[in-house]
Amino acid sequence: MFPRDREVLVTAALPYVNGECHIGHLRTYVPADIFTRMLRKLGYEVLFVCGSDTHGTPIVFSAEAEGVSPKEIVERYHEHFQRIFNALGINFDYYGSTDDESNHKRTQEIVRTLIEKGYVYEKKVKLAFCERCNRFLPDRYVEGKCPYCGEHARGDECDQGCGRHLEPGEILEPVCKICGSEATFKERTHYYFKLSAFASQLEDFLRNLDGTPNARNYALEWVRRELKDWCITRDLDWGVKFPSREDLVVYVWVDAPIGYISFTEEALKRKSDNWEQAWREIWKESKATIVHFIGTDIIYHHCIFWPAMLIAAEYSLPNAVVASGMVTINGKPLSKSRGNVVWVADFLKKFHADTLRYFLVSHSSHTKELDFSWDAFKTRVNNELVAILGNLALRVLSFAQKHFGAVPEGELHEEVLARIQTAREEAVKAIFAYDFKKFVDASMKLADFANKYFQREEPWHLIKGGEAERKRCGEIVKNTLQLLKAVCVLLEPVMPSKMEELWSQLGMDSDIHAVGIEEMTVPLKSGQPLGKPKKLFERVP
Ligand code: B3M
Ligand code: ZN
Repeated sequence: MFPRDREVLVTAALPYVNGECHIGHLRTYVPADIFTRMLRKLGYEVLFVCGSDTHGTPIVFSAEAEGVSPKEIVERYHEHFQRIFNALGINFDYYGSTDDESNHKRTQEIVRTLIEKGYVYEKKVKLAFCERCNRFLPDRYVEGKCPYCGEHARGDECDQGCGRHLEPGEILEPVCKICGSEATFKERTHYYFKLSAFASQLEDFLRNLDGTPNARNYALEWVRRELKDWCITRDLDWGVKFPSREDLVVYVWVDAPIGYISFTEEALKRKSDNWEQAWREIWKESKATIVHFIGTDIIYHHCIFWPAMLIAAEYSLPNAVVASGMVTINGKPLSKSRGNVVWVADFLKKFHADTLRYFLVSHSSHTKELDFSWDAFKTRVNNELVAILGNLALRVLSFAQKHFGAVPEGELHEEVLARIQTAREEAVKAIFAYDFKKFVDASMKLADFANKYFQREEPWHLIKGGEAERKRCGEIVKNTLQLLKAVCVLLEPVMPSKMEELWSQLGMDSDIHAVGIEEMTVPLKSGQPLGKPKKLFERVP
């Protein structure tokens, strides 16, 4: 049963900081933030970390294309991502960089351990080499044909075909990405990690792995088929140096996930003097539950490479891997080069961040593909946020304000409390199943019920009646306000800033971000003054 421990470490995949944030990125970060907020509401102690992925050919290639240094690119977009995350209310406890000193150190320590334990060996390989550019072509510097499925592929990944990770030297008919000429093969010595030695341990690990089934199932299939040893060095200057080899850096997929470990360290250093003990408990003694949020395209890296490295270096293993489906735009793959992309910064100039957070989790189940279109966005906002939630809030708050000026007297009804209880149970169950759509659906169903309840009881007739009817009217209003309060608590993880507004319209003076889930059924105080009712959401034209 998840989460096993009271202490939980949540990580979100590290964005490559070689360009601006688009909505495709957000499908990892928004659900991870919702998950963290909800676990905190349930009383867990959560540490939430992320950071910029600053190494590897994605960065070096972009830097070369712009004619600037990798450092310049990395600094520019590191800032950018931090700004966007803040604007979206994605609140990491720590947002680091894989180029930080602590990550260089941690990576070298782990790689040295792998070497000492005999899991790393030297091997001669024939690598793609461009005679014209006079250089080796690692990873994204080369394209060609996938040796497994024959589709067009990148040097390190069959990104348009079977999705396999490709080892250096595997790609067929290589072409240099810089000058376009046909590449040749040239021999070079590199370092390999004995991944194949971990097959049975990985299988055990995967069988017990929590998270979304897609991650576990894909990875199990790969492990059962065949594991090739993994080349962990590259011919690049930019990156974490391979121990005692100034001319080689480690493959970016070595130092990137190690960021999870070094960012935890940095996060804890800022929290307490006793950070070392806390860090050991998480990463060395398996005393906290570790949950990774990623996209489906990097399951191999998180469910095969990463745990094998952790087993070999004797670190704690993750307990759950949560993999989101890919984002498409107007039914087509998101593509920066083809212009089929929605930039988050542009989006935020026009619409509230919370509407995007809501759309991303309500529009499709977490593991399925999510198709963004302006029409779909408009429908979700207008038919759900405006018509159901916004309407409910404005209607009941204005009525209450006009006729009572405060929360009226009255008992909470069994029917209402039972509905709140059901919504709470459904939402908690959904969050533990990483089903973010079910989570928002349960919350919106409660809002929908509140609208119908208010409508059914017709308080606008009761208010015109005698004393008993007016009393009954107050009771209905109080119960509807209670439903609204419960919805507000449940939706805070999804729309933190809008729910903060609603919380103060309800006249609450506590911090909505800090209240526990039990607040849903804590009765509103009769006589509590209400805030000024104000439209929560604008219609999308
Ligand atoms: N930087 C981004 C990606 O491939 C990559 C993730 C690293 S997570 C350790 O989607
Ligand atoms: Zn392929």
